[in-house]
Amino acid sequence: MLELHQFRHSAFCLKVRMVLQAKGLSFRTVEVTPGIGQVAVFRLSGQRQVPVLVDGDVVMADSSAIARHLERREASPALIPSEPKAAAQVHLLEDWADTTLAAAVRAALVQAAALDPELRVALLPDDVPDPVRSVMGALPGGWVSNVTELVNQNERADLLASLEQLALSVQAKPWLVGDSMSLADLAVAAQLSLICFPSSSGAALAGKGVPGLSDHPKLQPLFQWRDQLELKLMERTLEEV
Ligand SMILES: N[C@@H](CCC(=O)N[C@@H](CS)C(=O)NCC(=O)O)C(=O)O
Repeated sequence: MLELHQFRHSAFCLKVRMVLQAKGLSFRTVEVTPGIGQVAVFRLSGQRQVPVLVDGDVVMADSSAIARHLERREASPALIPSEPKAAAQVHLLEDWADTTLAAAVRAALVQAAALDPELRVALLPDDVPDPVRSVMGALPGGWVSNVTELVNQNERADLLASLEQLALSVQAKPWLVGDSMSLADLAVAAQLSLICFPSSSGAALAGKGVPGLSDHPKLQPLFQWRDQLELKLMERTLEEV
């Protein structure tokens, strides 16, 4: 059985779960505790980040490398088009989602969590004891310095502009590249989970997100597209059972 070592709320881990679901592969997840649990991740994979996939003798880190491994292992449905131009577009969009988009949504979420004690607590791993949870919730908000906020203002405007473009794109056509689901859709959708949590994030987070983005009227079609994508993936998982 495939084994995914993960942080539950990591967008990169969600991306790998989406690839596994799209391909109808069954897997089990191993929840890693940030910090202490990463010692075991290092022993297993030679580096400390998640996601890490264990597929028999193969141990692999990095969501993009894992996605390509799974594409070779299970060719159908193809998530990387065979046509070179479409394949290049998927590759570039995936890379943009994993770098520029990932950095911008992480910054937006950190800022939102700094101002919202409930969100801070909801993001903690499930096995954090209650006393620690209450301390995290009680930390004073607004510790983000003015400088960070200024940088974030520009970054936020760029992020919003990109998300608005994506919203228009998915309204015109359901897939970002070509006529079927690709790794580009999954990589983008996974990062969106940090600014508007999907139902798969669990009850504590569902419906929450980064104020100003998760409730932005122009972005609603994009979050609806993401929710539809999750539903489609869930249907594929159920078909396999
Ligand atoms: N490029 C990597 C990024 C993975 C990554 O950033 N993982 C984060 C969790 S979202 C992590 O393990 N952070 C803990 C650390 O760096 O110690 C991928 O695509 O998988």
